Parts: sequence; structure tokens; C-alpha cells
Amino acid sequence: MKFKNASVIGLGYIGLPTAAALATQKISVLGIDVNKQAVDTINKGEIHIVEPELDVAVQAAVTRGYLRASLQPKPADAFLLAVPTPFMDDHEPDLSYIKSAASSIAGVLEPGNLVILESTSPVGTTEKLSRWLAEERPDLTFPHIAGENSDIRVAHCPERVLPGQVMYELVHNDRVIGGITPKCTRAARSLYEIFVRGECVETDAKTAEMCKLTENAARDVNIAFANELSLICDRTDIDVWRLIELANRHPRINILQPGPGVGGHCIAVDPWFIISQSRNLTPLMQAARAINDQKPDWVVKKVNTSIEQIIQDQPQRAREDITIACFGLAFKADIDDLRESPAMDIALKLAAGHTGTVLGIEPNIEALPQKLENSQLKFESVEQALMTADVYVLLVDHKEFRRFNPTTAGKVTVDTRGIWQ
Ligand code: SAJ
Repeated sequence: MKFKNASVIGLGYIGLPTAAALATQKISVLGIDVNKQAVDTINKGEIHIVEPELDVAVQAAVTRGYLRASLQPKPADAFLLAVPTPFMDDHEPDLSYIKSAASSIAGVLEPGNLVILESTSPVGTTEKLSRWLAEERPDLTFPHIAGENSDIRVAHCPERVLPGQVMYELVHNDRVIGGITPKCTRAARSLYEIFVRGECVETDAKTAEMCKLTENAARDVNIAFANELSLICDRTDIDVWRLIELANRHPRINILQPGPGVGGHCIAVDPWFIISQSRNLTPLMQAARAINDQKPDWVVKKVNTSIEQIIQDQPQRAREDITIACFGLAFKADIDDLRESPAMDIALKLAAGHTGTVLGIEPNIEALPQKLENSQLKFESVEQALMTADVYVLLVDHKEFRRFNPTTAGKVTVDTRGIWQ
């Protein structure tokens, strides 16, 4: 299948880089988003999210006329849906963004079009997408009913890029591509081969859906193992990071790193898409979720124990005179993303429970988000925090925090990432 143009629905952390990657290969791309500000920003050749090298790619694509953003879909050869798939309060997946994206493109579909779901989705969602489109376009045929002879091809190709390395991984990672029929798979593959240098591996839609969920669930289970080890090692006074380093010297062992908990919108979310469809078959994944979700509370307790220790050692110290500094608020190293961050959760819990000052240090942002202005957490610079803190809590292994080590200066530290060990 040949493509002259494509439309990407959802211009966030995945959609915008994908749109730019296609546009770089001289495919004329129309990006669609419900956020007018994002649309206006992109049309100026600028970006509304933080991701290395994305600014240059978007600016070049817009300047050369290959990328444009709009609130309204238009006909195109291919449509890529890259919208969020969060979960609801009961951990059931929320597919409403996919449904409304489907609804927004249904009216402009034409025979021969390809529709690709990129969003991480529970097994069966690609077929649901095909059904939703069919309901809105009874004049067209879709692969879940018409099979290989359908007017429209529908496939799943989950994104797998790591925030912070998106532009590189988008091009170099292998892609798993699963259509509702083999013809759908091949059509999607010919689109990705335009910009992907990794291998484009063919499968069916269900396997592709499960593959993406499996990758993130595997990472969650592995991190949970590391987090469980960190609790055991804390009690037995063993350096867990050294322990893991030594164990990983075994040629068939590769344990990940413990931390303050698992954050972001993927690893802590996607296992639920498997669990919610197979509750009785997923005790391991459920245990991993529980272990990783409980880690922030364990860290809060650990900090409180350190404060007790200071007061015990220096009875003249009042609790309200003790300053806690939380180094890092983002959900992982060297990014500015505070959403679903265990570090932020810990800092806010400490701020709410401690009678003294609690400082939040995050070199990747200018100020705390407005909604936190009334919290007890005080935004502070690294330098100022280093001068005033009594308890140093390392929550994110940002490069800025590797340049000093309060442990060597005899300070009280709670290091959840092992960089000051
Ligand atoms: N974390 C640890 N210990 C580790 C690794 C990570 O505690 O050893 C924590 C991080 O600090 C963070 C969380 O896990 O809080 C998630 O970070 P991450 O770097 O593991 O993953 P994400 O969410 O940035 O991106 C993941 C990636 N998936 C895998 O590596 C299997 C990425 O490739 C996916 O594209 C992305 O999810 C996604 O969108 O699904």
C-alpha cells in the first residue's frame, strides 16, 4: 500500500513524535488534537511537551510544509490513533478517548483507508475500534465482518518508546504490528516501514495488544522484586544496590532497580489491563502492583523514623525545627513529568504530616504546579536545600543530585535510588 498523507489523532508524547517522524519522510501529515493551544503551538513550529530533539523535528516538518495541526479531521490515506487509555477508579480501562477519536474520524473515512490504533489497549480493543467505526459508517465494510475484502483496514501497532529517548527509539526500536486480518497487518507494516529502521514484525491484533501489556507488566513485576528486596535488605542492613549489582553478574539474572515506587502512565497502569480481564489468573501481577504501590508509604515511614532518631540523639531539637528536603518530584530521572509520580506522593504526604518545613527540589521545573500552591510543600533550589535541610530524602536520581553526597558529610539521608550509597 502506498501513502501520500496520514493523519495522527492525539498530539501528545507519542502522537506528535510519530507525526514528526512521518513528516520527516515527506509524508504529508495532519495532526489532530482537541487542545487548541497545542494545535496553535505546533502550527507555529513549536512544541507543548518536553522531549529531547522533538522541537527540531517539529520545526523542520512544519517549516517544510509536511506537518500541520488542526482541531478537525480531514480525509487521509491512513489514520493513527495515539490517544490516552487511562484506567478508572476501579482499575477498569477507560476506552472513552479511543471511542471519541474513532467517532471524530469516522465521517471522513474512504474506501482503501488504513486505521491504526497505537494507544496501549486491553486485548480486543482493536476489534472494538473496528466495530465502533462500522456503527458510524454502515456504507463501508470493516475487517471484523468483511475480512480481507473490507473497504477499511484496521490494525494495532503499540508504541514502545521510552520518554526521554522517544525520537531515537521511534526510529530504531522493532515494531510489533497486528492487523485484524493479514491484509490489515501488511498495510500497517508498509506505513511503519516508511520511518522505522528497526524490524517491523507481523502478528495478529490480539497478540500485538497482549505483547505491549506483557512488556510493561514484566517490567512492573521485575521492579516489584527489586522493591521487595529493598525492604529485606533494609531490615538486614545489606546494601540492596550492591546486592543487585552482584547478582546481575550471573549471566542469566537481570534484576531492575528499587526506587520510591513505580510512576508514570504506563508501567503502573498497563498491568491492570491484563488483570481486569483475568482476575483469577494474575496473582503475581496483582502482588507486583501492590508491592510497588505500597513503597511510597514505606518511604514516608522511613523518613519519620529518621526524624525520631534525630530527636532521640539531640533531645534539645524540637520536631518543628527539623527541615526535610525531598530531592526530586518527577516520576523518573531527568524529565519534568510530575504526573503519577511516587516522589510527589511522598513529598506531599511528608508535607501534610510533618510540623516542620518540607522542601521539594525539582531542577526540571520552574515552580510547583498551581494546584499545589496551597500544600505545605515549599519549592526550593538545590543550593538552598543543601544549606538548610536536616533530613535529605533522595526520591529521583536526576543528574543534578549525583553531583553531591550528603552521606559523606555525615547528614541524615533516606536514599530511595541508591545514588548516595
Ligand atoms: N523504575 C524503577 N526501577 C527501575 C526502572 C524503572 O523504580 O529499574 C520506575 C521509574 O522510576 C518510574 C517507573 O518505574 O517511576 C516507570 O519508568 P520506566 O522508565 O520503567 O518506564 P516509562 O513509564 O517511562 O516507559 C515504559 C517503557 N516500557 C518498558 O520499558 C517495558 C517504554 O518502553 C514504553 O513505551 C512506555 O512504558 C509506555 O508508553 O508504555
